Amino acid sequence: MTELTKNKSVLAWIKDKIDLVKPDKIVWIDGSKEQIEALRAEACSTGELTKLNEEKLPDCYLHRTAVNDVARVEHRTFICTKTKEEAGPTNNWMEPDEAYKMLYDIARDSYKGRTMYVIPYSMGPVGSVFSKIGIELTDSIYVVLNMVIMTRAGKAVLEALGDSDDWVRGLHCRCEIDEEKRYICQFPQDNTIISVNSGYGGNVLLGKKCFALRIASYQGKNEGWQAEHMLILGLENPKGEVKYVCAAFPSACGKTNLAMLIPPESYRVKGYKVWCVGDDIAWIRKGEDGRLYAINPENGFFGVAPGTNIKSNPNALASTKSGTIFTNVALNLDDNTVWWEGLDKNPPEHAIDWKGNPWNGKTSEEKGAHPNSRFTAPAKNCPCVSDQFDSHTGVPISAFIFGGRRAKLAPLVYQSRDWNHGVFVGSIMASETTAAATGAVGVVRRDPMAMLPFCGYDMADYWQHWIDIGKTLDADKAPKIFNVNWFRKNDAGEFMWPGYGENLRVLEWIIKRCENKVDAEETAIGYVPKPEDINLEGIEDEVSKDALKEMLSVDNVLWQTETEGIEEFYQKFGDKLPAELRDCLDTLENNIK
Ligand code: GTP
Ligand code: SPV
Ligand code: MN
Repeated sequence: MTELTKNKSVLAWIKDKIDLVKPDKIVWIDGSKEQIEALRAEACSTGELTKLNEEKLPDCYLHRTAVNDVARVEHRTFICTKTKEEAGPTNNWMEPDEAYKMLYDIARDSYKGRTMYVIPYSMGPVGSVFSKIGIELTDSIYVVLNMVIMTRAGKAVLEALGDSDDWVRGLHCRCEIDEEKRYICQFPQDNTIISVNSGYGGNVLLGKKCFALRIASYQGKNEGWQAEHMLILGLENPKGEVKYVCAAFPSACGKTNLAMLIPPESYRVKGYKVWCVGDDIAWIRKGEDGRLYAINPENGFFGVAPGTNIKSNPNALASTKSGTIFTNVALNLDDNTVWWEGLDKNPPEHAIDWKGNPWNGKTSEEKGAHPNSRFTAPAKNCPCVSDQFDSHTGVPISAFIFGGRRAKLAPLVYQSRDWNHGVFVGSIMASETTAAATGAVGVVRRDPMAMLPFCGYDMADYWQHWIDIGKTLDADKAPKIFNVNWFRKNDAGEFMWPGYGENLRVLEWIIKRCENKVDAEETAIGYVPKPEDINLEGIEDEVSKDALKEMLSVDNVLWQTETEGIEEFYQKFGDKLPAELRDCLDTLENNIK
């Protein structure tokens, strides 16, 4: 083994884990092309990866996970703080010593006959004040190759770390992929993550949800910054001015799609453009000028494949054309490419489905790709990647946008009255569940700030942290806070809003509100656009004026029921609930009477 660092805390921790899991061999990931090539070849030789058509999809690979291991497992995800109170009522909690013991018993000797890969990685550009370093140990080449796309990984990270012990420890053991022994445990007070018995995405790419949200949200609370489940995009107007917004939607609710949207034709010809800074996670800090700045800590996209097509998200599709790993999609045997539901109307007849069985897309009732199948694509592939992508200082944020899937209730867009009311709007978010996590799909559940599965401490303290950040911001510098809902349905059960690129029309209203350029209607829940202020030019056939009016309407009776749900949810937090949020709920209850 060639160690790539002399850092004592790193070497001691790794030694300890070697003694625990007993690998045959240890390989440090230096990030070089040669090493990546060799690992790809090795994974292909064992069947862990399938190499795809080199002409059509250069450097692209397919991987299938175990059938029981296709999404995040929220019920097996734990926050292991010293006390249960610190984890709060919305997290699963385990006492740290007990958790370590249980996990070490599972992990013990589990690398026997296998290789330990040591992945040094940086969340954020190496050396930026925003950035944080982690080391993940894994026995999966698939994890290594994904981490190399999703983070800045390799030797340079260890040089930046020097002899500091400020880094996040991550141990991943595939073990037997036994659902009953699958655990994803975060120890925020020890900067440690342990994940066992999974080989899938958010469970095992430890830089992503485990570190960049669960651990980082806790670090952010203690260090005065924020880690959020948010995309970051820049909207450029015809004058060439770019305004940045962050948006938090729950898993599989449209972040990647919004982050890369292509403006409708009528906007494109005028010169509007959208630049993608990030599609899933934002780390946010106050800059010297008193405004909030955001970076994307990731270096790639782990995006939902189904539904991605040349019309819905051409930029995401383009991002997957080289250097991409596809997980749990269908393999087209005719030309050794990939296919998923919603890619096009021409499913392959000779294919292998995500479970590894022969599949005929023309005749089969079964799905070719799993609903939560994913692509892991380098951000640099994205045609609309922002020139600020690698910025060490981040981009200034004009607006925060919350949103979710609500068939009824939430209007297309509304604005909060002020910062604290905006925190309230985020805290009362609810959304229909999706395939991104195991469990029932389509059930409305409360998902504050899209952080329910990702907050590394008590959600009430997290809300307080939002309120405290607001106190440090001058009113003219604080981002304005909005809520959107692309998923409103009519009585026939059809989406009322065309969505995707057309969402720019809503972003335009949001930016105008930030610039004080447009009026609004004050309602019980906040400011709603006047129907004439949402531009429908070019989609008049799809969205009638009446439909738009309905999408912008606030139904006080429905909101009455909603406040009861919020009351019930808030009760969980007892007297930890910030008084500011209690006041906002009282106001809402009065307003809708
Ligand atoms: P995670 O990666 O799980 O955090 O998901 P995400 O928030 O990035 O979601 P993504 O953009 O991948 O969208 C998930 C699914 O939502 C897509 O496959 C689309 O079917 C659907 N979707 C996205 N945007 C829209 C929209 O504007 N309208 C409608 N109706 N559906 C959308
Ligand atoms: C999500 O579920 O929010 C994702 C995918 O972005 S995962 O990496 O599995 O968390
Ligand atoms: Mn996500």
